[in-house]
Amino acid sequence: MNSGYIKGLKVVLAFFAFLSAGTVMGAPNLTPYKPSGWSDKIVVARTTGTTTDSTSLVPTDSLYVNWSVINNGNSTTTNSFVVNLYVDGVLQTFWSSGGALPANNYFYATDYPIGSLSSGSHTVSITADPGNTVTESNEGDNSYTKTITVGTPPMPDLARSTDSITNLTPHAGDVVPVSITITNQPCASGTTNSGAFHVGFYFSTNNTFSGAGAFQETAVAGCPANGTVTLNPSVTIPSSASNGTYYLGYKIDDLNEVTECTETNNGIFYWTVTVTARADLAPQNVVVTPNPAATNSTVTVNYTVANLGGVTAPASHTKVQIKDAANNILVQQTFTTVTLAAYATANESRSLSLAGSVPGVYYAYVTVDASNEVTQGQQHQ
Ligand SMILES: [Ca+2]
Ligand SMILES: [Ca+2]
Ligand SMILES: [Ca+2]
Ligand SMILES: [Ca+2]
Repeated sequence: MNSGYIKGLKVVLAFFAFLSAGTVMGAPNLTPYKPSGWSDKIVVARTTGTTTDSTSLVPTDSLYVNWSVINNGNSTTTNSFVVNLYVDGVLQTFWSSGGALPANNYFYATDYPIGSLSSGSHTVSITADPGNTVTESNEGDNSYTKTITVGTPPMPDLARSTDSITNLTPHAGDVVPVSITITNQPCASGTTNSGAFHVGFYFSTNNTFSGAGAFQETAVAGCPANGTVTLNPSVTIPSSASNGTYYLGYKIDDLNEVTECTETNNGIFYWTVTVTARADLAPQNVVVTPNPAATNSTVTVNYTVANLGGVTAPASHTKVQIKDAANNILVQQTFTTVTLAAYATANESRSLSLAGSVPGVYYAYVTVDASNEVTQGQQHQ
């Protein structure tokens, strides 16, 4: 139960010269009432300390209710009574008058918090004397329902402004700088800063990007309301791409971190690029046996040389090194690696002497294309 207040009216209410049939003479009558200076019998505001309804409510507003009930009958109520408060038909709380309410006095409460409400239409209602402890001249005028509308909050709408790419004929594995300017345009409900999001990059042989997932995500700190943000990421053309036409696309907020009024204008936007394949040698699965090894013994270094690229890599040289923890070379030797077709691999096994070693930790390094004989999209070691 909450505490309300009782107030006497400063002006005498007009005498009711005509009473309708069935009226109980001399009875009290409770009914919702708009005190002088209030905007309604129920006032819903986003702040305390006011009895004027707030306008343009949004879901983030914390709302406060004020209400009033008068005894506009001809006598004091015989008992105390309660007033129920409902939001969307659900009882929130009630107040007791705590005693009789004289005629021409009103009972009211202010600044009762009801929290926030979702976008859309809501009802706030009061009912005086729901338990009918007071016999009134009119039992049919004890409720009042106010309908309020909570609007849609301002939202961002990220969209493409301009974009450019520095190279439409890259080689596989090339790093291609691009520039993208994104705008945060107004929604019908207004605009607001976007907050952080990502731009995802896509690479596909079809311009619908069916089945393609983002191969790169670029983080963007945010985009101001009615403003723009420009990003200048470098995208790496997949080194495995064979010769052909591809679509290099980007989608704004592809991880859907920003709720926008329009989600359908975010891409995928794309450039059409003509890719020339390159070989791309990479060392894989380096294993040394035995491990641990005795000082001054011989170890075998096994590894795979993979051609990750879309064209044949010519014969090349692979350097194998064993270094100590301080990066001093104990031994190094360079070996011939065979021609490798696109996407092919070769397993190699090399023996190296540990002459001059002392007890401690050593590391094996494999460097492919050590003599720089293969035109590659990327260098691996
Ligand atoms: Ca009544
Ligand atoms: Ca009653
Ligand atoms: Ca958008
Ligand atoms: Ca979004």
